[in-house]
Amino acid sequence: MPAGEDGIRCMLMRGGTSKGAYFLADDLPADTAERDDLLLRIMGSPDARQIDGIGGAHPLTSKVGVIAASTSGDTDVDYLFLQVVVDEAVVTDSQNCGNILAGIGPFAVERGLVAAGEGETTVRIRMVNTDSTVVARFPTPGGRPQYSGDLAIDGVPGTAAPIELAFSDTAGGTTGALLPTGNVSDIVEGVRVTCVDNGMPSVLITAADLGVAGTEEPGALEGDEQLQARIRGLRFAAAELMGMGDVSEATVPKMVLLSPPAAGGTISTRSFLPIRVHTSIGVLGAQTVAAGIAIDGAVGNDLAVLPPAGAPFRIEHPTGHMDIRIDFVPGSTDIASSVVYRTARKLFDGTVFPRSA
Ligand code: NQM
Repeated sequence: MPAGEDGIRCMLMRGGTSKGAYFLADDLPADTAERDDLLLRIMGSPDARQIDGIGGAHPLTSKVGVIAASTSGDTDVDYLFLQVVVDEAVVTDSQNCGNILAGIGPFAVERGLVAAGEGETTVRIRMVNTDSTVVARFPTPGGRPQYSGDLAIDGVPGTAAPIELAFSDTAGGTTGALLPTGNVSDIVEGVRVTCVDNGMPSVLITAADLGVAGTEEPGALEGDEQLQARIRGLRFAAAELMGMGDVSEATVPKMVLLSPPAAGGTISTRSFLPIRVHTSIGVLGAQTVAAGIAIDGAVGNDLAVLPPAGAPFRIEHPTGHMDIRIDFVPGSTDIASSVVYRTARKLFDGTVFPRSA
């Protein structure tokens, strides 16, 4: 019998500005090919509308978190992120996701992997995709995750309980180096770019160099065929320089257009996922932009209004901004740690039935 015919235990959560299906690793097939086939049938891919599955027909709502008790003594749970491509039969672990990450701590408590603390709970999470660690802290009054609260994050209506995410060792998570090409900037297909990886391999480009303002609505950039073709060519060429090889089935590197801040922040961004344009910005994506623009001579360094020491970087995006507190190694632009606040919400808990094989 194909995997999943009797249904699979699944929790649907909003994590930050994304939405995804959260599973215990033990509830999924151990074989990767079997697991990926099952996830495609659960999410409804490949299909632009994902009409026969629970995916939301956008990269930001076609995400999966797979959680297990950690085997290492330093962390509590292992979190594997999987991007289920909407219109292709592709499931990829090539990137991390700091938004889905926001739901991992509460999910671990919900499923009994971690005991709730008194009033609040701290969960040490190993992000399997990049083998880095994050510590999540969130309210658990009465021993249960509390989702309601007062924190508003741009890109999500209303307010919810704050989830603090404290990152360390994010630099070079995927490529092995903060500056994977070894250079602060490179010329790729005639365009000056900075290739940087502080948890999300990204290619920073001055929007004006591609003939756009960089403050357009996502839909306008998605519909610009000339721009899309240019971005696609730049992505493949930059990925080679970054040592990432053929990225035709990967969702990284992300391509990020930068322009001067438009609302009093540090810098304005539009990030490509890599075709659809993010309606806000990824958590590790924003941390990677911040790490890049802090470097003298990098793309965006000249456009940015860098914050005074100790103040957060305010990364502007299509629906507002994301604040990131970065602690640099004293006297350098190497990142020691960073902190971001997100919210998450349990939407549904039950049994999901995949499309038949
Ligand atoms: O960069 C979207 C998201 C993300 C990733 C993407 C993310 C991150 O917003 O940490 O959160 O870049 O594919 O969910």
